[in-house]
Amino acid sequence: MKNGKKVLVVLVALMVLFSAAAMAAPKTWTVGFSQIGTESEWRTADTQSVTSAIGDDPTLVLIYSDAQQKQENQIKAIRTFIARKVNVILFTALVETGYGPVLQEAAKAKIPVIMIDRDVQKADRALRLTIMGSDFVKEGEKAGTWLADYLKKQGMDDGSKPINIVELQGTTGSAPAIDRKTGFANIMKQHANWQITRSQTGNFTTSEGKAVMEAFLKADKTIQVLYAHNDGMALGAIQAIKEAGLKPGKDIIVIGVDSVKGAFQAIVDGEMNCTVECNPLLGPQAVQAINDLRAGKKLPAKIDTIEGVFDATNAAAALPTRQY
Ligand code: GYE
Repeated sequence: MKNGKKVLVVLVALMVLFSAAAMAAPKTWTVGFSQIGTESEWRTADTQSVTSAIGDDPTLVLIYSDAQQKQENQIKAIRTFIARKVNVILFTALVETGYGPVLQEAAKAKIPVIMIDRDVQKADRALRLTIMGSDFVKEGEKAGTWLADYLKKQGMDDGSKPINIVELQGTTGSAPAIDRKTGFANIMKQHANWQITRSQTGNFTTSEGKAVMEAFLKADKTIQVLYAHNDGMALGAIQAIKEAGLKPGKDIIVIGVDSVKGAFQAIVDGEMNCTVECNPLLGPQAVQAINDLRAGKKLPAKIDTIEGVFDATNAAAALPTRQY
């Protein structure tokens, strides 16, 4: 065979091989994921879990967008996902309201939207397929129930004197801030002497948690309990309490939500009293849901995560195996 002919034969053979490989290759699905930002350790663990679970699935292609705590960035990202004709959208809503129109656009383009972690307001929920994540009302209730038990065990609350509680709220208008407040308030209804004396947002960040707690402590010498909507703010507040010359965990009872490693350490060190677990490791469940959807299965309306409560009785034992 002449050299030219040989090259041609090899080329044709390669083409046949490549097209066979292309036919055998699994069909890929493109996933657009609109994340809200990097405000907390929880968020970092969540992003890592979701992006690596998608990355580990060779049939999924991820388009990731970090909104940096701006709603308009999320709306833009979702519009880009629609324009790029992704197969499915994963969406964590920064706040509950304001996403109706863009969700309608996704519905019109027949792109299913799976909420992950933070949901949108009730009125817009028909526009998304499902929500996977935690029950934030229950988390608030767990925090309140833990406090009631603790005060009782310590002999600190016979119902006759006020219990002064300050609250560090999460991002205003976000599902976890609204629901964790509601859940705690549900338990407060059973304790007429409990009162929230101050309540302000710390935007789920350690630095703002610290700054707001500093202001609370300057203005108020009667604080007995801090209820923070996440551990990051609680850990910031612990710094503020120490700097004010008080003992966190003793002079002021400190309760957080998330159960990040830093909170476990603070409990072991006696500076924090309780953390309600909120599991950020949603990646495997997200990939499962996407693949179920692709296989034509019907997804449940809500996909729950399993969680606990940690305090001085069980934090030390659990700390070595914590993943976040
Ligand atoms: O508790 C907080 C975070 O949406 C459940 O957001 C999440 C919350 C989490 O930044 O730390």
